[in-house]
Amino acid sequence: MTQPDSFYVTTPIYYVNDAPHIGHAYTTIACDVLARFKRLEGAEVKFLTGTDEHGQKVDKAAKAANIDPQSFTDNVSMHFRNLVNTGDNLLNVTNDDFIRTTEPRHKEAAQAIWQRMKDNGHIYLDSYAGWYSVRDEAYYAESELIDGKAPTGADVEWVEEESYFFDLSQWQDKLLEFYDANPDFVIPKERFNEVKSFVRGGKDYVQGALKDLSISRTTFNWGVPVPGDEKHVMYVWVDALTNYLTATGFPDTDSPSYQQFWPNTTHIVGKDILRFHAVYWPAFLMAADLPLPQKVVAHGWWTIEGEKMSKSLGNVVSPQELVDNFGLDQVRYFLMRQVPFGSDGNFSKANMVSTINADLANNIGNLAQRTLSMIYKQCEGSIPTNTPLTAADIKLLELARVTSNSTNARNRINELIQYCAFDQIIKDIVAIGSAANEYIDEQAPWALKKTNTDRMNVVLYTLAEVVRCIAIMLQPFTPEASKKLLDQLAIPDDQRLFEHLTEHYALTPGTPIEKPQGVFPRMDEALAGDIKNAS
Ligand code: ME8
Repeated sequence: MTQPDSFYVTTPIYYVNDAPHIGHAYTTIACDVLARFKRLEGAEVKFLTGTDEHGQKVDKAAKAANIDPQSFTDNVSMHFRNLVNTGDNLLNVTNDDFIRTTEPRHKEAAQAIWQRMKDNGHIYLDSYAGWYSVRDEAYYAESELIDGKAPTGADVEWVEEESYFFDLSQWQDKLLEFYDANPDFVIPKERFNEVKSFVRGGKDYVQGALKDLSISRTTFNWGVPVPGDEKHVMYVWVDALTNYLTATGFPDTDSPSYQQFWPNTTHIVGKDILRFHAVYWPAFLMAADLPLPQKVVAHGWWTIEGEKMSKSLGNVVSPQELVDNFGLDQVRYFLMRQVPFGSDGNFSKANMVSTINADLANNIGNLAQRTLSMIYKQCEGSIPTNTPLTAADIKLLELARVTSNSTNARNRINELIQYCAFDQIIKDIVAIGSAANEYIDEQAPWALKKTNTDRMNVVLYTLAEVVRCIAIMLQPFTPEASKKLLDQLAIPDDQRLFEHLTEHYALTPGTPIEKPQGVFPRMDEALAGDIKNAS
């Protein structure tokens, strides 16, 4: 037997200065979809999410709320925990762990990586004088400021203090060599080009383009103490990035989880924090003599009804509002379908309703409901016979297993998933649904009922088989509805993997099916509610 692949996928850990919103839900759902795909491929998966609880931004938020930072983070972290399966699981997420950077296991790991970098001669004490943005938790050079603000629009403040530095300037060539040797390290390619350009110092190579990085603070104490010099706390990004290692058992590099998963790591992040993950993080890891992740995938940014999401505009969309208004599977589906992963997206209620109705209600839901209810009523509630198949039946069955580029569906999905091309996978699945709806109209099983029941049986068998394939492929996106469809078809739990897609005639004639129930109701625009104004 071959060893199953191991796969480790992480969301960024979320700042606990404020409650979760649609952007956090998007990253979390994308990781969940990827984790579920890998499991369906037969891989052993570890999926991590959690909260980033230290640093000045969280400290300030706690002070503003007049609550000590530990109680403050306990409370806000719980809202993030409740999105996933270590809490209420609002988003139906299959994470294996939820890390909080205030946990002792993490403090130990953060201090261990610091010590390794220090022992290897990459950390030195000096003093920092420059600009800092608390909102971005990032340092900016004078030359980067635009009208006295950070390039992100965030306010900056002048900071002068004793600080430990990481010798980032020494890693320029090593990083560029690493990028050359790993052409898929950052996805999408355009973002990788931006990263390389930053490290090269612009378009052409500029020696010394990377500046050493201040990695400790003394003016507040909400952080992990620097080993051996406790008046300093670590710069929150050194602490935060290390969370990915902590959850594998680091600093115990002999732990089975570290051994199995750390070399097989994919980080999914928003484009705003790509530099931290694709430049600083690999440099820290090289400095600590630790292996680098395999891949960093950067996704785009969501606007709401065409506007930037912000508290002051009052248009922040919470995951709870989304789920309450549109349904959980529908939200998961829409977010993955709406934009190619990596591109920016716009959330609009009108788009959401039209996508749900076109793809899920009218196409796939309608196909499943028409097929299953006819089988239930006309075939004595069990899977009908499948012989003899005609050329039209075989063509449709092949399409359900073989998608547009003429490779087997399993291979095609595997290829697309390397690039997190979730929207493309969805489009392939929807195309199968459209073809099956055309087939049902052409074959008109409701007419065959009176003229040729043998042929009606074969047509319904063919359609049920297509519904089975669609339901298997949709599982990562719409896990609840897919489960209901596969349950209705009486597919055993252990026969819902991608390897079962390519099995011909997986449905056994004579198997009783459950009374069908619609899984994707049509949305009434008026009922969707104006989520922009929902309280
Ligand atoms: O950056 N659209 O945490 P964070 C899409 N703690 N995604 C969005 C978004 C939007 N409008 N707004 C936020 C941090 N996000 C650090 C990470 S990792 C070691 C430390 C997403 O809570 C985006 O993916 O500010 C961003 O990367 C993530 O939320 C976390 O944001």
